[in-house]
Amino acid sequence: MDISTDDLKAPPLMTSYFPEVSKIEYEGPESKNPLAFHHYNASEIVEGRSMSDWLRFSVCYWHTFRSTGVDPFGAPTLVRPWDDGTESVDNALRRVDVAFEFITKLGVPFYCFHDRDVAPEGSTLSETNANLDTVVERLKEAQKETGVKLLWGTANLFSNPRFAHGAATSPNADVYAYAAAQVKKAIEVTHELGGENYVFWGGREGYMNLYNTDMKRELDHLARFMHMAKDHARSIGFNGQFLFEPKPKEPTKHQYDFDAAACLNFIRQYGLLDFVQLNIETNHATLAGHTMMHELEYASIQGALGSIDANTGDLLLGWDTDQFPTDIYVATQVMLVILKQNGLAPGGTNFDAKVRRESTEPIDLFHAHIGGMDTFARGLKTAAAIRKDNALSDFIKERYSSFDSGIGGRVEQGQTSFEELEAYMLEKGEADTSVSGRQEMLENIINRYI
Ligand code: XUL
Ligand code: CO
Repeated sequence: MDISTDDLKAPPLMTSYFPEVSKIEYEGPESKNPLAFHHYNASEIVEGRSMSDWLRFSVCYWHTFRSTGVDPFGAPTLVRPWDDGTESVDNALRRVDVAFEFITKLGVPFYCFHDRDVAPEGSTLSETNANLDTVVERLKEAQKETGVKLLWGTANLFSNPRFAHGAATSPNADVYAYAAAQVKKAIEVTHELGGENYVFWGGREGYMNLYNTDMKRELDHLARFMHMAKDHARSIGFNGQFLFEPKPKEPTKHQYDFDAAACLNFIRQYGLLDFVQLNIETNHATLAGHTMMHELEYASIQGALGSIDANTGDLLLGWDTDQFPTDIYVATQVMLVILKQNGLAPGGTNFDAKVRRESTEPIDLFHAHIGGMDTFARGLKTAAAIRKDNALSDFIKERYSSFDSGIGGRVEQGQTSFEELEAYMLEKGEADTSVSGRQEMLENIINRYI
């Protein structure tokens, strides 16, 4: 049968891509319906704010609408009936309809994308930009029709072979210029779509071997790149937040954005702290040898926690498996930090997660997101209950109370010196260290709330 190109143009192949699914509703913990929320109740008020305002969920375009199930050992497995297998603009336009049907049925307020997730590359940069413009028009219409908003945009500076040696840290100035042009455009379309944030994830910003690498020049170039991105953003009226996303390894051996501490050091060193916050991802935290709670707390106490990528790794696998979050303990720990800093806005909770290669049917995308949203809703409710009873905070306050007054108070107020501390201890003779940290009791208390 001949297929004319007209047949491939939008309007879409089907009117509904998930005909068996209607809007996912909250049915409460007793419901046995797998296509319902059991804990996420968007309008329910927790600590004075609705669940949807606290959580600000986002669906990511790359995993949810572009994953194929391909892995290093095998071909694509995922069944996606709307995808005609081409890298055409028509296919990309149809995918927008799929995405917005999915996101609205799920009732998620935001989405995120990389430029290359939504539109295919052409044979030149201008052709690529034109493809992007065409799809962005459609995204804009879909946002208007549905009320779904863009949490953040970003640029894919890692898939194309030109970025094999990095993008903003490439040793090649042409590649650097290409990356700059790409980010310029990505910021412009993020602005056009009303995006609230723009993300820098390092991609291949790192190195494999110092024998061929000038680390100092690469870091200087990366910082210059981020300053130029901000200057351009502000010049076109984009006042959104910039987010830097730590990740310790994959794809390079040494990523410059290793963890929250390394990112914050970089941001401070190069005068970027005024406009860059961190986007912390669970699986990246664990790859760095940290818990998610550690990374969040570290960023938050420095006023630098901007947004999160919610997912999980696998305890038995050492790579970035990007699974959907199901661990209620971790979600509780995450929400304890987020509640303490009074929310993430203008950031949010983006599911940077993909269904397993064996979860082949479109409906699995719903099960995955419902599970992630319910997990975070439970984390939110549990964290709020812990906070209401001051179950941890009273203990912590008491534990540090020797700094509230006396010699400790003088330390905190900068009123003392080594001489005075020595005189104090010489007189006292020994420190009182008998007080327990009560870790096991506190773990039991947390279990009571879970
Ligand atoms: C890669 C990753 C990215 C960023 C956006 O591990 O997390 O998808 O979130 O570039
Ligand atoms: Co991420």
